[in-house]
Amino acid sequence: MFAAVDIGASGGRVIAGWLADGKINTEVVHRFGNGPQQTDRGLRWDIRGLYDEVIAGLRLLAERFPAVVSIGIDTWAVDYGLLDADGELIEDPHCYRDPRTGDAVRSVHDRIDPAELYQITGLQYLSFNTIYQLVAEQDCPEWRRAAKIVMLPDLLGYWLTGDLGTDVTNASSTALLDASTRDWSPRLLQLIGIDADMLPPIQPAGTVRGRISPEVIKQTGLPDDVVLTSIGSHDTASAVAAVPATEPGFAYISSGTWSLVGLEIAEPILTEDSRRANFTNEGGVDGRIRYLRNEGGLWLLQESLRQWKLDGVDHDLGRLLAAAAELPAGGPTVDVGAEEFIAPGGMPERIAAACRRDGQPVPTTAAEFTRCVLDSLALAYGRTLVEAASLSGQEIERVHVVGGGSQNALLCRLTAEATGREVIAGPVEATALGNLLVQARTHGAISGALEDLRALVAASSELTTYSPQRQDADTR
Ligand code: ADP
Ligand code: LRH
Repeated sequence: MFAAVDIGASGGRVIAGWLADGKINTEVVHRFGNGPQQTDRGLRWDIRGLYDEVIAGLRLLAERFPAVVSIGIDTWAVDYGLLDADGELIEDPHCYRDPRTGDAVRSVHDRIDPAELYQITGLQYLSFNTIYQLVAEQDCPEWRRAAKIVMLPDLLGYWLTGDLGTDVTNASSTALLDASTRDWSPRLLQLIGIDADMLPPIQPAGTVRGRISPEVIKQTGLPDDVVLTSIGSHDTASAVAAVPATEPGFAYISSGTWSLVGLEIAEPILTEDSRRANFTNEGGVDGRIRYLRNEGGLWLLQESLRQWKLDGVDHDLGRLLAAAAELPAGGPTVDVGAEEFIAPGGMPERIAAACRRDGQPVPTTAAEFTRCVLDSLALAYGRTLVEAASLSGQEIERVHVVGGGSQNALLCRLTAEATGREVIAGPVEATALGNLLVQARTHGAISGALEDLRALVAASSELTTYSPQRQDADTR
């Protein structure tokens, strides 16, 4: 019995998983909300609140499944907490959506040409990559007390075990990792003035990080020999590990707050064409490379829903999607990956402003805004996959959509139409499955390569296929 703690920007869950009859079975034992908090010290994550939810989830887990042997934690990437010399968290971590990195981006690019930075890291330029956040942080008084930089899954893991470590998947989102050596880049650390001992050692996914501490065992009722296992702690890496592909020639869209759209490759592509197209080479489980572009995502819809609620109208997502599906094709679209949509607040007005500025019809109803976001996402997916195929030289025959967005039938249909490829939707909880399967393999419950793990996911999941030619879906 294994437990996945999977926390995305919009919510978290603790999921139990076990193998039986060649399948992985799961049960969600705890779900909780998440979102950036506006404070007078910027946009932050309530990481202690999230830790309390993890503890609550582990308590429920211990009641329901007393035989758990291992826990794995994944969260979104790029963000970190700073620990002081006593190992205390200095303050709540910043959220990557806080627009604090403008000067830091300029400062880093004055020290190293972005083309050279890409040749080392292979990382897509995003204004919130950890390297820029750290340079922004160096101007704050708190930085003087910082002894350790700890990525968020590792911070939760540290509180559970007392052990510090990280894994290559999340480390690759920092722009401090050398894509060729898969280790921290001494040159980049020196460039931004960070001592190597501020960063934890990098462990491969599939390593035991440490024992859960006696205090946590007491708090939760977990068995006293339960361990924390290092998995693909970048949520997208765990999701990609669990894409239920049974043949080569697949692309994937990890669809949630963000859409991560791309392919799996064996070696990083560090060419200038790849940099200009802003593709990333993130580290995957088992040394694979996640060659993808981060394409904005359902954040635009989540934020619109939040705004409408603040304005007094609490829309039901299902009804809104049904109304959006009734609208004709060919409506306005926006660039979902644009900087203008990163920060929270006033999302419908920002979408309307972008349409107005581009001389397009301006959405007015909630259904029109929803349709605009989904049409825009599908358009971005189509373009990204054409570029991914061309830059990598890999043919794409079908597209797997995993994560919360795989439940959005309208978006899946539009994606099939925009990519001209069959879309296979599901599983919703791919991230937790990738997390669980790497643990199961580490502890000898299964064996094999990623392809074997993916076949197991395919055998265990109900998937829905959307054909590019047809308007309906087949469930198998
Ligand atoms: P993250 O891990 O980034 O927090 P998730 O993978 O949990 O994101 O996906 C969240 C998204 O899934 C929501 O923004 C929402 O648009 C979509 N979603 C969740 N439930 C449904 C549903 N029943 N139908 C359609 N879409 C859904
Ligand atoms: C998705 C994700 C994505 C990152 C973003 C910060 O949850 O980890 O891969 O780019 O969050």
